[in-house]
Amino acid sequence: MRAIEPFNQPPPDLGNQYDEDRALRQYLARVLPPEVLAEVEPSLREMGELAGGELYRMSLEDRENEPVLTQWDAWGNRVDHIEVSPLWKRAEVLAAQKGLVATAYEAAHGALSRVHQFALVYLFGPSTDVYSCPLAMTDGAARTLLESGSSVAERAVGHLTSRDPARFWTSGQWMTESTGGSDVGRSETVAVPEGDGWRLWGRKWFTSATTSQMALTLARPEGNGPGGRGLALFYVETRDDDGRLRGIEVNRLKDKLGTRKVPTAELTLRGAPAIPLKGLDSGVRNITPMLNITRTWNAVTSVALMRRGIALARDYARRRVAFGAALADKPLHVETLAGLQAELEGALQLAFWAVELLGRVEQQTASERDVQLLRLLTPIAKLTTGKQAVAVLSEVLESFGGAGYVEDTGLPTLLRDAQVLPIWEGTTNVLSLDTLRALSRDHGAFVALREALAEVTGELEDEALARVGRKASETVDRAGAWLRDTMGADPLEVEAGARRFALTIGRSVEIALVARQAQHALRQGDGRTRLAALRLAEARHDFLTPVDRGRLDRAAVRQLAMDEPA
Ligand code: MFK
Repeated sequence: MRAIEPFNQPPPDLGNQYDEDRALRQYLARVLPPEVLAEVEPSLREMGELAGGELYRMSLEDRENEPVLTQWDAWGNRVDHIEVSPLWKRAEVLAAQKGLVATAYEAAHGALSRVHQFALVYLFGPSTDVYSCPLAMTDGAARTLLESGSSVAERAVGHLTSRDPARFWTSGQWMTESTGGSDVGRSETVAVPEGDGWRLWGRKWFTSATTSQMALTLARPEGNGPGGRGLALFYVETRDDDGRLRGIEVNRLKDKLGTRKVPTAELTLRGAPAIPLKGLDSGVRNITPMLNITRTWNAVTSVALMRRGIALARDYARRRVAFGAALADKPLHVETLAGLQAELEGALQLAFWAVELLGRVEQQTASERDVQLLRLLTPIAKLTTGKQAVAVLSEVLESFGGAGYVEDTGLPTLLRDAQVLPIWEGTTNVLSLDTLRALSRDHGAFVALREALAEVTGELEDEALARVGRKASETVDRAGAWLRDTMGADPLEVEAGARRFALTIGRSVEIALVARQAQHALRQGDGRTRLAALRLAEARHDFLTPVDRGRLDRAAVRQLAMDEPA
């Protein structure tokens, strides 16, 4: 018998996810003053090490573990215990210790602490099996509680923003009912006064991360009218001192396409004690601070997942040999990766612009224009980056050939998890309509956007960058003119065009922002971001055709694809 030694392909691997991320580091170097960057960088480097090392390895080992619901104990008691995966347990401790929520509320660097926090989130998220979900809701709950002015905030916010794992709480956000995931105003849960308090009765159909210690939810106080105005915002503590659920039953966990580590459940509320947070009506309006924070997390998570996929694809391209050379030396393969990197850079700039604005608004250092821009850009950033994440992760899987389609490589999870990003926290269409809502309530928001873009593109000295910057501004102007003209003529046509409108703005803003970042990078002698800006422009608006780009500079394309310096 002849010994057969088959070829085994070395798998992709990750290094320090902060040190290796040129786009993130260049962005931070632009927006953070040097002394702030020096202070926060050790925490980012440490998180980058965890994300590329221990947590990544754990996530591969943990691949088949999923949350388990035990409804009854041996003696017939209803317990509804949910056991989460080992990585989720580790993630909870780390999230508290590393201040994944706390950093924003301690605000050691004022408004820029939001940038610091979301840079940590971006590094932590892709290695922790969507533990970002409960953290996003926790952050959203802390903000909503603080804005509510309720005395409950004093009790809960200390837990939500704690760095002590023993004190740290996460929060749920129970909105969805079977009557409507998007049309929340149709919710059927009722709130009934009892003694000094309130009890909730109803069924919540899609409650993410059901292991949280508290939740914010909506219910209709008995006698209230229909719609979102008739709902009220309630605070619920899920368990009593003995760990028993308080008037809550977990019917089952959802069997989902992705986010399979997230214990998403169907709940019945059977008289769950609850405290109204901000009056007894206008619940939809009162929960929107939470929605806007979780939508920002969604945008950053989209970018982070794209980055993870590209990091793995890039490492693989160096290791995988086909047709006589490493994939990293194959012109068409690197051309494809370069296109993905350009998408990532656009999404990163857009999501983090929303983060910067959020920080300024929260710390009350925002101009009126910042406030307008934040309201407009939050849905746009969420919807634009969510769509990009699915497209990019699909291409990432393809770049591994058949290996990308095989479960125990861990790669298919990336695409499955990405698919939730355009869905939860408002689908692309719902957020497109929210973009119109923001503009219809505040006509100045569009002017604010145009002014901000003029400032961004005013920084562009490089001729090609200036050209794409101008095109981006012109495209935004054209979209504005379409909205103005169509609004008067046919509101239904405006509704039908909402997605095209919102994506046009999102994509154009990305191009302008990457062009600005590229201008900064050029000053440091780095041309990679410039090529990313030109590629985005070429891919999206026929701003440039491949012919305009001139002869393909293959060395430059490879630098962008493999993120290598010139
Ligand atoms: C890792 C990533 C993190 C993600 C983790 C998340 C975990 C997943 C958990 C979930 O998925 S929870 C479910 C998420 N569900 C949604 O996001 C609901 C999607 N649907 C919408 O957003 C609808 O647009 C909405 C429910 C808001 C429509 O309801 P209505 O009652 O028809 O809204 P209406 O009447 O237009 O607005 C009510 C008020 O809220 C208005 O103010 P006024 O009362 O003063 O007139 C609006 O201006 C205001 N409003 C609505 N959206 C707003 C907002 N204000 C600020 N920002 C917004 N986004």
